Amino acid sequence: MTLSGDERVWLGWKAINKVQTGEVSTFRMQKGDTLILDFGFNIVGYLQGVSNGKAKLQIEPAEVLAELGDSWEKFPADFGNGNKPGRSWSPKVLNIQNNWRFGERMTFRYVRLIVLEGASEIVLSELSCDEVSAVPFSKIKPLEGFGPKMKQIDLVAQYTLRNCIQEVFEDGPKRDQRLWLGDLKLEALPDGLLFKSDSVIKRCILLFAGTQRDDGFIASCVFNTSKGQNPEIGDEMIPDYAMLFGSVLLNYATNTNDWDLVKTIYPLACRQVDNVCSMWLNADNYLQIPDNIWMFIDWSKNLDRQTAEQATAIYSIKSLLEIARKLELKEDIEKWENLGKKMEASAMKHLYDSEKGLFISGKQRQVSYASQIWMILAGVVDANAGAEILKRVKADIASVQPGCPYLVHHLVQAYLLCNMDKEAYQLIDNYWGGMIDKGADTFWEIYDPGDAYKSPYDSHLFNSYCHAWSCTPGWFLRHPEYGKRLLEIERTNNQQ
Ligand code: RAM
Repeated sequence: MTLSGDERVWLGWKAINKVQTGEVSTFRMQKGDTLILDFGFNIVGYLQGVSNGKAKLQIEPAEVLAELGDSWEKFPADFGNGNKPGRSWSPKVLNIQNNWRFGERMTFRYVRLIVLEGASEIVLSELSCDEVSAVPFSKIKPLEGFGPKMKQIDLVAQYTLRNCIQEVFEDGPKRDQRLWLGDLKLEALPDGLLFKSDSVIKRCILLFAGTQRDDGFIASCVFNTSKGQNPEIGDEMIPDYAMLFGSVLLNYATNTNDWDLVKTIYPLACRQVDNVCSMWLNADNYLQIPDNIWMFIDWSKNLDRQTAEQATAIYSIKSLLEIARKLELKEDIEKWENLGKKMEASAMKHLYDSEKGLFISGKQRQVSYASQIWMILAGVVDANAGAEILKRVKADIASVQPGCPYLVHHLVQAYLLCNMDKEAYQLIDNYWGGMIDKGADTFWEIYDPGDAYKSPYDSHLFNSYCHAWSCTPGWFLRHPEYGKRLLEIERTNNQQ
C-alpha cells in the first residue's frame, strides 16, 4: 500500500493502493524500493521473514499511519523542560539473509520496509510477526449482554491490556515499555476480572518495593531490561503515584487473598503517605507540595494539582486503613482514621468554596474536574453531594477539563459512585467509542475529540497508541455491580 495525505481523516493520512496479502505473499523488490505492510491491528512482537539472499533493510514500525507520513524533523517531541527525546523506536536497519528475524521487540500495526542494499532482485516472503504477550489470545472473551458498540469497546480494551502485559505491566509497549505505578493501578482492575495475571502483578509489586530510595519514597516507574540485567529504576517520584501503592496492594490482596505479601509490603506503602504528609502537610492539615515536585494527576498543562493531591492522600489513607483492619493492626487503624478525618475536615474547610459549591485548588482558586473527581473518589463528599458537584463542574465552562484517559477513567468511576449511571455510560460510549470511530484498534494514551494532534510531548508522533491506562472500559462493563447498572442504561436507551 501507499500513503496519501488527507486533512479530513484523523491524523491526516490514509492508506491507498491496498493489496490484500497474507503470510504466503511474495514481494519482489530492488534497492531503493519501499513496501508498507498493514498487519490489520496493533501487535507486539518480532518481525520475521524469508529472503532469497543477502540484503540490508530499513524497518520502520508504526502504530498509526501518521508515524510513516509525517516527519520527525517537523514534529519533534519536546518535554518542555529543555529535554528533546529521540525517536528511539524508528527506523532500524537490519541485514537479512534466508530465514531472518529482527531481534528487537516492536509494537506496530504498519511496517515500512526499504531496501537499502541487496542484489538486483530481492524476494521477500513469509513476512509475519512472532507475537508476544504474557496473556494467551484464548483469554480474550466476548462481552455478554451489551450491544455491538459496547462489545467492540470491550474488545479493543482487552487487546489494549493484553498488548501491555508483557514481563511486567507496561504503560505502552511501543514508547516507554515501562512499569508505571498509576498505569499498573488501572491495568490491574480489568485484569482481575479478565486475565488474572496475578503472578505478573506480584512481580510488579516486588519490583516497585525494590526501588525504595534513601528518602523512603519508591520510584514511580521501573524499566524492565529483558537482557538479563537488573531492572532500571526511574528517577521520577510522583507523590500521587507513590501514595497509590497501598491501593494497588489492596486490590491485589482482594483478588488473590495473598495477605502474606501485603503484610510484608504494607509498611512501605505506609511510608509513601507518611513521607508526603511529614514533608508537605501544613498546620491546617492540607498539602502544599512544592512546584518543583512532579505531581501527575492528569496530562493537563494548566491544572493546579494541590487539591487533587490532598484527595489522593485521603483516598490512599482509606486503602491503608482497610489493609490495617484486615491485618488487625490496632495502632495503625487509629492512626489512619485520625489522619483521614483531619485531612477531610481540612479539605471541606480550606479547599471547598461553598458559594460555588465546588472544590478549588491553589492560590488562583482554580476549578477543575480533577479536584472534584478525586474528592469524590476519596469519599470526602457523599453520593448526593458528589452528583451536585459533578453537575456544577460541567456547567462551569471555565473549569479545567480532563486531559487524558487516566483522568477520564476516574471521571467514569466518580459518576458511578454518585449514581450518575447515564453519564458514565455516555462517557464510555463517546470517549472510547470516539477513538474507535477514528480508527483505534487499541486505545490511545491521549485522546481529545477536538484535537487529533494533542500531545503532552508536543508531538503526535511520540504519543502511544496502545496505552495501559485506556484499557478500563473492560472493567466497568464487566464489573459485577457497575456492569449491571450500565447494561440497564443501555436497555433503557434502546427502549426510547
Ligand atoms: C508517561 C506515560 C505513563 C504515565 C507517566 C506519568 O510517561 O504516559 O503512562 O504514567 O507518563
